[in-house]
Amino acid sequence: MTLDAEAIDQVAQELLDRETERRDGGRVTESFPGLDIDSAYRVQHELLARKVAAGETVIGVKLGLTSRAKQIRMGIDSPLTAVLTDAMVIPNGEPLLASELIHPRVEPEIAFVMRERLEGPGVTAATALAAVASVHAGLEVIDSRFADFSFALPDVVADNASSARFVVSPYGVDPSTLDLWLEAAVLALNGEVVDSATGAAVQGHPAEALALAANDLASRGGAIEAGSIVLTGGMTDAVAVAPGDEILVRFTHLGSITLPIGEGAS
Ligand code: OOG
Ligand code: MG
Repeated sequence: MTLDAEAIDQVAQELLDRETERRDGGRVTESFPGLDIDSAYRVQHELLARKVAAGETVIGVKLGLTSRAKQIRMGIDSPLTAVLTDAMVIPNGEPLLASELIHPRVEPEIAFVMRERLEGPGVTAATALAAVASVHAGLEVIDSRFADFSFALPDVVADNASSARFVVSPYGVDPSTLDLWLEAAVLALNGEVVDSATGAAVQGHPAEALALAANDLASRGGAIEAGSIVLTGGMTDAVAVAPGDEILVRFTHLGSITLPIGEGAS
């Protein structure tokens, strides 16, 4: 089963409307049972095309559901790729404005900035890491357009993997100086540790996740461009946040990110 062009447009517009109007809704796999993985990526592509037409710039890619912690929580055991734009960036130290989102959650991620273009198929973790310029602390803010973050794989692919905002630390570290397997992140909410993990949680190694992204994008004619940012996926389960909260994620060698949660204009 698949969806025709008109249905693809309709689903993309519905998900964009939910984002703009800050409301969640039911699964599109229920209203459009023909939404398979292929058509879901076509919806994601259409949704991003509309964001770009509205003035946003694509600045990178992200992986979703690359750790067991995330896969178990979301009930989906298959990773996916999605697209990052400049409108999603929160500069390090600036607050998240919660009223701009529906039901935000945050998750620590290891981020790469690419020196070289990476194009599959056949990319390995070693060739992927050789194309990386620098490694950074990352914190992603996800905000599903589905009620209670309840979705099947085609839903979350269509929804650009719940992408909303992200922070990447400005200080990059040379990948050759790090053992990313052992690079740890500790996540604290209002001063209390809520979770921790190492890079090994992400596809066995964040470079495996990077290779997976390059190979997966290649199957749809895509590539990871030089200079782009890659978020390799939540290392731990995501944590819900509300105005007044403060999130701290601290890594072994990548530094830390503080994210105050503000209200913002509603
Ligand atoms: C889907 C997005 C997954 C990650 O890092 O695993 C993701 C979700 O959990 O809503 O960004
Ligand atoms: Mg994520």
